[in-house]
Amino acid sequence: MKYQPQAIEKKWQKYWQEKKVFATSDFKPDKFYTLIEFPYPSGDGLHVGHLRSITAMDVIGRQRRMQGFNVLYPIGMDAFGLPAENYAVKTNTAPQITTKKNITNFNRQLQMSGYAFDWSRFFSTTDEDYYRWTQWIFVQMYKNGLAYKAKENINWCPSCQIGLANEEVVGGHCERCGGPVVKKEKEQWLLKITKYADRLLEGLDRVDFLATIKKQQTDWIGRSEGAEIKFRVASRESRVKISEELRVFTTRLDTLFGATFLALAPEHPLISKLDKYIDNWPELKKYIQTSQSKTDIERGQDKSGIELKGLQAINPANQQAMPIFVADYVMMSYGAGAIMAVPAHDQRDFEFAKKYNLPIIEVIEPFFVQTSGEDAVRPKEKFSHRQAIVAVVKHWQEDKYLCLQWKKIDWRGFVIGGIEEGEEIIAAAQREIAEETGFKNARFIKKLGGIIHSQFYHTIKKENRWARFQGLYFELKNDEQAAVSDEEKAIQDVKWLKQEEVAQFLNIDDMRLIWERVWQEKVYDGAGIMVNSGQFDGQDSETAGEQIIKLVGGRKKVNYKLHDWIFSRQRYWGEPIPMVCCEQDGWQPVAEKDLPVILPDIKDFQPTADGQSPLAKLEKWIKTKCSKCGGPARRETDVMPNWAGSNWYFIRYADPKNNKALVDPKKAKYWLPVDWYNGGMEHTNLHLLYSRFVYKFLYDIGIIPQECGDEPYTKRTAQGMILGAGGIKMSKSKGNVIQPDDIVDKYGADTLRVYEMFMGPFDQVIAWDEKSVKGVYNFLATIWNIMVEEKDQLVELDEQATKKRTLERELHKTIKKVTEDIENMKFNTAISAMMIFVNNLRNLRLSNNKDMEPIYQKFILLLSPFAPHLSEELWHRIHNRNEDERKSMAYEKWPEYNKTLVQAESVQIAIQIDGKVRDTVELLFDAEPSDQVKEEVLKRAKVQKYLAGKSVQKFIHIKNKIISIVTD
Ligand code: ANZ
Repeated sequence: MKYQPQAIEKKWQKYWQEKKVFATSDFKPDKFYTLIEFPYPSGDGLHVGHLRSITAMDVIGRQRRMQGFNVLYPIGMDAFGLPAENYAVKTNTAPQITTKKNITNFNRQLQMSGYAFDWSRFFSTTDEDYYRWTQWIFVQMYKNGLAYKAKENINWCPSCQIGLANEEVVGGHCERCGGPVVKKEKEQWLLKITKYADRLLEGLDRVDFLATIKKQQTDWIGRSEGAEIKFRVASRESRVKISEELRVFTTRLDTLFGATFLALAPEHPLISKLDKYIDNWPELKKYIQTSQSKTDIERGQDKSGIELKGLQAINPANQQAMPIFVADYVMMSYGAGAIMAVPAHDQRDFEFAKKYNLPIIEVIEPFFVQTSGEDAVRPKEKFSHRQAIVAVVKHWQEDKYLCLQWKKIDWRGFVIGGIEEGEEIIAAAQREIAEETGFKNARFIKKLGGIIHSQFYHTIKKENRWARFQGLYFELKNDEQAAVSDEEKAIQDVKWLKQEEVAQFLNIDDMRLIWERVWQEKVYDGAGIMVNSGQFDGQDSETAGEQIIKLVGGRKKVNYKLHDWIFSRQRYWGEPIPMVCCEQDGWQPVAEKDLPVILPDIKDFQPTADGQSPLAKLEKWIKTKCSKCGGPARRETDVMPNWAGSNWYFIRYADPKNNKALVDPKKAKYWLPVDWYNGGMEHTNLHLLYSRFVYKFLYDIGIIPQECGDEPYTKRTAQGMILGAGGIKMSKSKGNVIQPDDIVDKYGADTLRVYEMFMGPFDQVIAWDEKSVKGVYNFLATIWNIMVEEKDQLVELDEQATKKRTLERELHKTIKKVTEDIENMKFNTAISAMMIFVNNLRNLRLSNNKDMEPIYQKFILLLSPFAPHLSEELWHRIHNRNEDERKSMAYEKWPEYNKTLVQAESVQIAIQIDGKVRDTVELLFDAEPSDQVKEEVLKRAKVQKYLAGKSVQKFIHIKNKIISIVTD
């Protein structure tokens, strides 16, 4: 019988389903909760890309189950959201209908792929029993002061007619339709996620997330510590008195003396407040209007701005007046909506100052300290101070640069040297160029920024140095060169390097900075030594910054990039926000006993022209009673965003049928937190942040028991995306989407699963390749052939014992590899190890099935998480069970490897002759004493030498340990 996956697979799927093999019961010891992002049931069905994560967690879950854990692998559908609604608008089919149809199709596809889901816990976020609790969470947030309504300048997508969260705007465009996003003021419900910002950051220290994911979370929260200071605003005419102050947020108060103008966001309220003092009001108004029609990304691209003519600001540090600009690279939503601009140390301010010809004052000089190597600063020793130059010298003809490599220490840089008493700086550099390289005619081109401080230990002069370097750029006029002294030659090698080689060559930070300055005018934004800053000159900038805060009465402040979460959508297909507005009592939450507020069926899915939800047309539904006073009230017609259902679904899986509570605390305590969550990198900002926030809130109000801790996921990993053939992103429009259905029809689900895991390193983007799919099919068919078809074709082979040993060693090596690789998500190498083993099986087959079966069994156990159908079938056959005795192997024990067997293929063992070790020999691990071994050993030259003239009395071979020869 040939390998026929379709027949086997259907049979086992039916069996798993009927016997509820993967239904997980609560409270058994050693729980393990594996989770994937539950799918959005689109009309297109699942494609093979979706299955990468699902298969990986299925493999991990199946392995953990066999290792004795009580594994929960739940599945559900995240079914509210725009695509179904947009489809409804287009075709006038209710989202309820399309969603139901899509869910049926998704479930069929998941079933046919053989996943070990606990289907008994299935739900969709659109189920009334589920969204009742989604609404309940909102009510609790409201009661705890975390939900509020406010007028917000929101991101508005005119084409979807929907307000978007910042997160849903990608490069100024709508994440969904790709159209441009504009600003629009709207009343919105918001959730105060910002209150949890610090806890969302701090919690990252306690979880095992990929480093890239932690970074994304951290960047998104965007905590920055700085200070707020006030600048007095004054009229340019001394007789006009203005008593306004302008607050700015800065992370670099140490640069205050370098502020040469202030810049306000176009939306800043002070502008219209001071309109009568502004001389160029009409022009200014026009600028503001233009910038408001720009997207956030477009804003600031050209560093445009306009001065508030007639006004000026006074620097609180030195009382100097400076101009005030409106510039649209300043955002109203961040910090104070206004900045002090320091062009010498902030790149955006620098570009702006260049464009509008504003002063640039350097106030911090870069400072480098050598901390390792022979030239590391020696603590406690005094510094000698030097003025010095670094000269970058270009070749007279080619695009090459003079570089020096020191011989005694690992220092690679440019021409460098001290300026002597009374020497002019350019002359000093030309002298150093000549001394160190012999080149005579270096023409000065430009200075490379300001002074750079560098502390190091001078290994020749044997003292700590504090050099103040000036970088200078020269070009050689010609190749005229004098001889270089032997003394100089002993210090360094001179090299001409191409432009692209130089950066690689340099190994010192100050040299790298100088090299950068040859190519671009880049500001220095690090810490350093204060200059042009009055009484603070010469201090290190970090300490000075602290003192300047005190001097100018600044207030330390922490700012976050994270904003409160806009939680209203003016659409239909979402959870109604359970709030009513009463004439007497204002906004009130719907009474908990009246939840859920059921989403009414409607016929007209079009949003209203003024951007309200289609629900706003249902006057009868809207009219209700106030939950507080019973008087007339109107329902909120906005619905929740698509994140609402997915931010707590994993909690509900612990207790999906509970109609008295969101979750039974005992079950929550048992199952939570999730042990291992895998998903796409596209959800590592928002969904992850939102769900962590909601979980922390539920923890705070006691829904999540203390014992669970306040982080929902212990471990979070991510897979790479699967592309279509040739590396092109799969999309319907390109016609390159691969449906799992086609693969399963043609090759079976096991091939699909194994290929998904084999196609490449799990965390990397990879293209689908039909040829390798066939290869995987052949691999599975070979296993079938060996264990089923050719079962009785075993031939009598010689060297049974050796072969058996080798085969066993190979098996145990494979067990080790597969066990560890699954744990590290190196599924592809686990599979290649199994492929190698199957080759060995072919070549080293033994003469009777009794000997082979234990080996087969262990191998099938290893294979089963990847190819569960084939494995169940082979297991069943090996155990000679008839159909009625069928029993899933999913709970069989995961094989353990024998450490000694795996350790070495061969061992070195000592050869003793008459009690003294005279030689060593390498033997196959576990090689039994035999005539062959004896013969080999006695033939060895060294052994022969010591045996010369003697005769062997005893030859003792202790396996893997020693050979002892006794002579007469
Ligand atoms: C002066 C300064 C000097 C700044 C310097 C930086 C470097 P992070 O770290 O991202 O928090 N800033 C403040 N509010 C802003 C706004 N509403 N729109 C645009 N830019 C704003 O950035 C903080 C820095 O971003 C602040 O520190 C401010 O520029 C700018 F050498 O102040 B800084």
